[in-house]
Formats: sequence, structure tokens, C-alpha cells
Amino acid sequence: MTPASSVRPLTWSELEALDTLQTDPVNGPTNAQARLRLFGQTEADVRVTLFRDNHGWCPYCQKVWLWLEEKQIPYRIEKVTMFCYGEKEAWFKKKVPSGMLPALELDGQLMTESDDILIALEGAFGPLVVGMQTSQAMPLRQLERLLFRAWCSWLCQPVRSARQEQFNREQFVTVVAQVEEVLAATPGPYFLERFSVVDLVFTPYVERMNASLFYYKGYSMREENPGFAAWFDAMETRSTYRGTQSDFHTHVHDLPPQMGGCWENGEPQARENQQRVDQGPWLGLPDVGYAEPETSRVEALHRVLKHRNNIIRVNPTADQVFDQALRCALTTLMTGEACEPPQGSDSGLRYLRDRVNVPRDMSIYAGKRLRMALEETAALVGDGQGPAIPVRNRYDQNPAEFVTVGGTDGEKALPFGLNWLKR
Ligand SMILES: N[C@@H](CCC(=O)N[C@@H](CS)C(=O)NCC(=O)O)C(=O)O
Repeated sequence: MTPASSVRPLTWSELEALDTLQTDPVNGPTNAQARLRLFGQTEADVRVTLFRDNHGWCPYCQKVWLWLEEKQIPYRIEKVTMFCYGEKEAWFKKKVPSGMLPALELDGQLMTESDDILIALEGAFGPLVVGMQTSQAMPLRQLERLLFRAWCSWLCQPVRSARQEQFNREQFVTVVAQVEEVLAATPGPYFLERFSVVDLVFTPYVERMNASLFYYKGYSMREENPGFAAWFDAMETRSTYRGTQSDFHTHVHDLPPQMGGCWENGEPQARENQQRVDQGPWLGLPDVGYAEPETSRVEALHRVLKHRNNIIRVNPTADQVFDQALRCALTTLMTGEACEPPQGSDSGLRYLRDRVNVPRDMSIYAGKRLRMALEETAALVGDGQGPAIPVRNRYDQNPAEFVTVGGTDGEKALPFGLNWLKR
């Protein structure tokens, strides 16, 4: 094998030649980049506009987003800034003075509150297997809220004693056992006999519970509970879910400012998991169970190429140095060969590693592959880390810092970080 120091980083045009990914954000599979979804219909058929957050962090938005995707309702997407990463757009505050997301317009009529939105959508387009207000859905919706509250009590409140920590844990595990019983009572993996809106009601927070408890508490919800394991596996057979699914790294760092803090218990298992989520290896984490698609590397390349100028501009490392370092990482991503980047680029490479955001920037395996290539490349020249990821806010992710671009998917907010460090 050629030593890393003599591997030449591919040029941008050589990398472009390797980008063979074909995408159709409007009519193809569920994806976080689209601004319009048609499912083979025409723009004249669009009756719905979904206002959701730029980064795909808002759990209530994910529920509505999944519903529209499952029902294949043509819709537009307007992306709005969350308070925790930037300033709310004035045009949105005019529409929704509280600034809360999601919001939705149906035939020009504005509504908020995700459950009310789903009920209104059911009125217009029919239920997703069962209605939100039916006797089948109602008790399960209440159970989801019970689980949510037990999770918040355990994760988002500082404790004064080990006893309190243990109590909160037991309380959560007790509700999980109740949910496991419900899952075990149906013939398939879903909450009802068939996949339904009830699964969407559980999806956003169960995904966030799985990530946050693994990282902050050393508790692996997906691995320790057979009902949840089967449910996650079943959800991951759906391209709709795959398109909205996030990874552990993204969630554990997007939750603290949204939830007002996430409290770790300091247990050895939690420490080990934190190391793994932050530094890798990322393959094999229980944030995803389906096999890696063949396109994961080329997807990562495609997304970086699309935004490369901004990625370089916002990185704390000098542009010329980072340009070469990034090409080294992409060379490794695509060829498997280690490629030594310039000295001093390690912290910049890790800065980017820490700001890959799933699914905003790319899907879960592409994100893992990119993080791996960045880490492997950085490790060739040093152990410098990027600036710590903030926990009180994520202004380092403020989309207002980025130029607006057009393009076929009309993607506006550019991903991968910030530019205040360089100013
Ligand atoms: N009950 C509301 C809750 C919505 C909610 O809490 N939205 C949060 C985001 S998850 C929000 O918009 N917060 C303002 C912000 O973060 O900008 C619903 O179900 O829609």
C-alpha cells in the first residue's frame, strides 16, 4: 500500500468525475433537501405547505413530515430557523407570532400544533390507516406522552443523589416495559396490526430517546428491548423513515439546547458510548440496523461537492490548507487510500466531522462514511480537536450565515457549520 504521505489528493475535477449519484429530490425517495415534493403529480396539485425547521431537528415536524411522505401528498416545504440556532425569520413570525414549528397551510389556511395538523390532514386526505382520534389511536397517543415525560424526567433534570438517578431510570424503564407489552401484543412489529399513524406518533421521540440515553446514560433502548428492536427494524424498511432518520451524533448534540440540558450519569458505559459517538468508530452503533447502501460514499461526496465552497469558507482552518485537507479526506472516502493532509489541518477536519448533520446534509450511512474519512485523515497529522460543540445554543449552526443558492431542489440553507470563527 502506498504510504499516506505519497498519496496525491484528487483534484476537484477528479472528484467531480467520481460523483455519479443521480437524485430526484422532488419525486424520488424521502429526503431532507427537497423544497417541493410531488410524488409524480404536478405543482397544480399542491394544496399543502409544511413549515419545518432547517436542520430536521424538530420532532413534531418529523411527525407531520413522515405523514405527508407516507400518504404521498404533494407539498411544498418552507424551512424556518429554530431559536436555538439562530434568529426566527420575520416573515414567519408574522404568520406565527410564537415562532413555533411545525406550521402548515392547507388550501391557504394556516394551522399549528402537530396533532391538530394531522387531524386536519386526515379530514382532507383520509387517515393513515387509523385516525388520530379513534379508540385505537387515543390510548397509544397517551402512552407515548407518558414515555416522553419519563424520558424528560430522567434525561433533562439534574439529580442530587444516585438514588434519585436510579429512581428516574426505573420510572423510565417501567414505562418502556409497558410499551414493550403493547408491541408484543400485536402480531407484527408495529403498534397496531399494521403500520399506522400511531407508529409516526412514537417515531420522533423514540429515535431521540435511543440516541440520548445511549450517550448520556449508557442505556441502549434499541438493544435492550426486543419489541423496540423489531419496531426500529420495521421502521427502517420504509424509505420514508430512512429519509427523515437522524444519527446518534446529530441528536445528542442537537438535544441539549432544545431540551434545556441533558444530564449524563457519569457511568462507565455512558463514558464509553460518548467516546464512540464523538470519536468513532461510527459503523455498528445502534442508531441504524439496515445494511449500508452501496451509494453511501458517493452520496457523501455529492453533498460535499455541492457545498464545498462554503464548507471551506466556514472552516476555522485557512482556506488553502483546508481545501487540500478536504480533498485528502474525500480521496480516502472514495479510494480507501490514506492521504496525508497538510500539517495543522487536523482540528479543521474534526471541526467538520463534528458538524455533519444527519439527515439535513446527507443520510445516515453517508454521514458515518464522511465522519470516518475526516477522522482517518485528521489522525495522520495530529489529535487537535475542533472547538467544542456548544450546549446552550447551536449558533454554530446558524443557517443565516450562509449564502442563498438556487438549484433544482431549491435548497437554501447551506449545511456544515459556521463562519464566525474566521472573521
Ligand atoms: N405542541 C406543539 C409543540 C411544538 C414545539 O414544541 N415546537 C418546537 C420545536 S420542537 C418549537 O417550534 N420551538 C421554537 C423553536 O425552537 O424555534 C406541537 O405539537 O406542534
